[in-house]
Amino acid sequence: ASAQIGVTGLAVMGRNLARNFARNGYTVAVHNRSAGRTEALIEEFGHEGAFVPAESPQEFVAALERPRRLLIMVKAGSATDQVIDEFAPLLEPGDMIIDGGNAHFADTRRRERALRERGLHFVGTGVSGGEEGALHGPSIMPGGSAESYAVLGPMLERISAHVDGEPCCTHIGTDGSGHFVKMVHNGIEYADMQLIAEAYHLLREVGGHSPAEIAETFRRWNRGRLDSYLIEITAEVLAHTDADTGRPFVDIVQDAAGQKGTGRWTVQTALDLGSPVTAIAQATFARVASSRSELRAAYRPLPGGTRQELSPDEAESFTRDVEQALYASKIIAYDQGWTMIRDASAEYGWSIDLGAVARIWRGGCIIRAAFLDRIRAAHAADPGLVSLLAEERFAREITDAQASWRAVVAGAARHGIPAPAFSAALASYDTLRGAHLPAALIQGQRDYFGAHTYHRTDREGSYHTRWAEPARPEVRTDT
Ligand code: NBP
Repeated sequence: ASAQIGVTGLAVMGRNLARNFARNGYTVAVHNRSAGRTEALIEEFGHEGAFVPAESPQEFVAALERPRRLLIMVKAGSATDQVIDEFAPLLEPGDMIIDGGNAHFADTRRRERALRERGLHFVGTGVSGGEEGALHGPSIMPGGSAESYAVLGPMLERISAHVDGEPCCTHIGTDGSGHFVKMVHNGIEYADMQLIAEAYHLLREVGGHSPAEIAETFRRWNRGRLDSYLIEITAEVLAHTDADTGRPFVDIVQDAAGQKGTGRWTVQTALDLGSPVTAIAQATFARVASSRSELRAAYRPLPGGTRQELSPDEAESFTRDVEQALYASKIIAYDQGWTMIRDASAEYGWSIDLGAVARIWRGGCIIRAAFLDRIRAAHAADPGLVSLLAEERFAREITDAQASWRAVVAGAARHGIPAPAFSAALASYDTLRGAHLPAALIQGQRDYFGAHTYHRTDREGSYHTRWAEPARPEVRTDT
């Protein structure tokens, strides 16, 4: 046994992670259900480092140093269970199974519990950054026992992306916490992408700019506070012209957005936790709605807003407003993601370090951005930070963005351009800021039809009004 780590599942992600370990000096046992992928890896990349190819699970396990570290990179779902069932009987107490696939955190909790009973460590690990990240340094979010992190953590930190000399990998917490945090990363990614897409749409339809001009605007923004991987690639996509037709690439692509499901999981889970992640939800629903061609066809003949051409000066000032609206909405979307992580951490007893989550997302992953260092710093300055908006600088930025943000959302409505994530972010801001919400009326409605009771603003206790009686007498229900 000579390998410090083994990777089974050698499609794009597993192959690149195996190469990343080998390039960092580790001896890597490699295995795949069908041997062809193992052979191809050795043939193409065998020269990059020390690989130990294994044909059978027995050979693979025998190649691993103890405690064994076995990384599974197969299709998420039942394939992961099959692979665990195949390998677990071959392992000994203290060995580790690491699942780097996109598992649902509830599956990870179930698998961790079952393997813990057999004396094995199960480390559900979020990996972000796609195939390039896997090869050159992803953001890694391992969940599991502290004991397993002590053995495995240094290796994962070494192959992860690094920012300012710090690894984009940290021990998130126990059982499903790593996959949970990866899921929320993807939810935030959905919101970020939707906000950027709405900014583009408004600049085009209201501002009257071409995709090439908007690409320039995004390039400029990428040199400011919006500096991020997503803004950078957005500029590239917008600047691209289709080789066949010479038209802007964005005009020849069907406007129906796909998804693999992690955004949907985020929203489903947020409802269970009571986390108001409205910008993430709107971003997810916007993708769903874009693909509902039959509904879109039914709505298409109906009237929209009033289009009005902007003068060059107005268009320039509108662009500045959109930047403000995008930045303010982004703060809200990220704050929603962090709220959800905080809620889950309390629910499941994970004790997640919220600043560390920002730190490990500064590099390697899809939402990597200068902005995340600000979130890291805000949590470092105040470990009990309840919301980003409780930090002075974020609060000031949101304050400064007010007029522009509201003008953009109102302008979008007037023009009939959908801005669901911008609108949801602003509505979330106004909801949480509001001294008086119409929730009081909803309590009245609930009490009227269902005797659900209410609390008074001026007295302790639960109350019910007997709405059916003409005098509508109030009774206290908790005594
Ligand atoms: P895929 O998700 O396409 O899975 C292909 C791999 O799973 C192959 O090695 C295949 O073996 C193996 N496999 C399957 Br399918 N069923 C199996 C079974 N019953 N038993 C054993 N092996 C089985 O690969 P990927 O795109 O590299 O992704 C791997 C994991 O990483 C997934 O969970 C994915 O969600 C996650 N992830 C992907 C990305 C990304 O950007 N692609 C990013 C982050 C995380 P075979 O060769 O014998 O068919």
